[in-house]
Amino acid sequence: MPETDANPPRVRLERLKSHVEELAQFGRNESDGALYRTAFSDADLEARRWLIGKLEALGLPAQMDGAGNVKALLKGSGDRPRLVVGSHTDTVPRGGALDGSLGVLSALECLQTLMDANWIPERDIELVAFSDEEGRFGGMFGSEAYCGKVTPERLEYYCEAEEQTLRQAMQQQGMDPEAALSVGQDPSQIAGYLELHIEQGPVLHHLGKQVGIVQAITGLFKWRVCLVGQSNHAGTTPMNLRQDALMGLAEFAFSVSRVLEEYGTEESRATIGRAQILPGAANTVPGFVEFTLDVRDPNPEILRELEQAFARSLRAICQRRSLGCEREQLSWIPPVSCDPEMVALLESSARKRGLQAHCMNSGAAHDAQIMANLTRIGMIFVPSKAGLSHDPGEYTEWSDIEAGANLLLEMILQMDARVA
Ligand code: HGY
Ligand code: MN
Ligand code: MN
Repeated sequence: MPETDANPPRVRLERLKSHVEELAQFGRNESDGALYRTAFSDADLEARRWLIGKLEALGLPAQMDGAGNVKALLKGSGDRPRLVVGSHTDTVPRGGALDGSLGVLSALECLQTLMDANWIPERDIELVAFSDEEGRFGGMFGSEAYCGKVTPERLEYYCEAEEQTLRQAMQQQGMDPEAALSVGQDPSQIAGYLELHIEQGPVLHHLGKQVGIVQAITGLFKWRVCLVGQSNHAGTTPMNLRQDALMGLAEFAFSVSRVLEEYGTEESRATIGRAQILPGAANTVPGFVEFTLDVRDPNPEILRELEQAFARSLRAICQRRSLGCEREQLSWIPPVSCDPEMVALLESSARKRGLQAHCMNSGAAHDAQIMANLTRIGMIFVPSKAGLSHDPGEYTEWSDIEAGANLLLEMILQMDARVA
């Protein structure tokens, strides 16, 4: 290990910063300064090819697997199970430059720092940039494929907003979708997974802490709901004779806070993030709405209770308003706990590096919770200014980024030396 207590290796912040700024050019919209690097878009693939080029230039053989994950290996001297470090590089539409990307580029910076120090790990260290974490086609696709959990049906996932399936989007990029079915990894060959990510919430910024150590990651379910009423004339249709699908959605949206109060916890979240109203004319009673519901809680039993409570609320509203209802579950991602040993090692590593750390749960979902199917996981957070994320205003102080990346570096060294 190249470090001495007095002088541990440190990342080169300027190099990391230039990589973050370079990657942020892919999928950037000049008019709003936001990123639209959605999964399997041209910008997404261009960014992956850029990353492969960076890794190759570093002397790390890199490749894109059948699911679009970019992977590179820093070879170790021994043959103990490898350490995997990564995150994702796709963004939400109108996203920010740090969500996912910072974790991948911090991992790259750590490997580059260790190579600069001519340090050979005792085991392979693999960098992975997962594909479609954000959910253009359901979410967590790349990490699910890496864990061998993708089925042929998953390739038929249909993206409403873009009227195409995951299969079609991959084929448009010259990829063979079937190849995603065979990229699963052997859990016995992996000693652990580490991910650095922006908090995407206000806790660390509010507490004035440099880094967060994640103890548990919230679970979630996502629905796509269609309410079917009867379009009709806005002037001639009496209010008591309407089958107004939008009013059904409005009543359901109004029920959210009641359901959370009655069945949820302080950490429960429910969001109606997208809605479409048809036929969409000012003088026509809406006969059709389609909307999404995203519900989260770190407790699996509470999450189940919320699912049942929202289903009851939807059913009662549709009966009362004579609306038809189609409900599709887009995803169900269970909450997970991070590995207690890795949490403890992160805490001691943070102390060793003199960092102000705060242990906390994650309200956002992450590839790490999928990787928990394969191996033990640890996550590092860095503060999000004003808690803002999934927005071009996403920002983290560079000094906090440096602290987080150095903690990731320290953790790689510690895990390499200590875990079997
Ligand atoms: O939805 C999430 O929590 C993550 O940003 N994909
Ligand atoms: Mn993310
Ligand atoms: Mn995100």
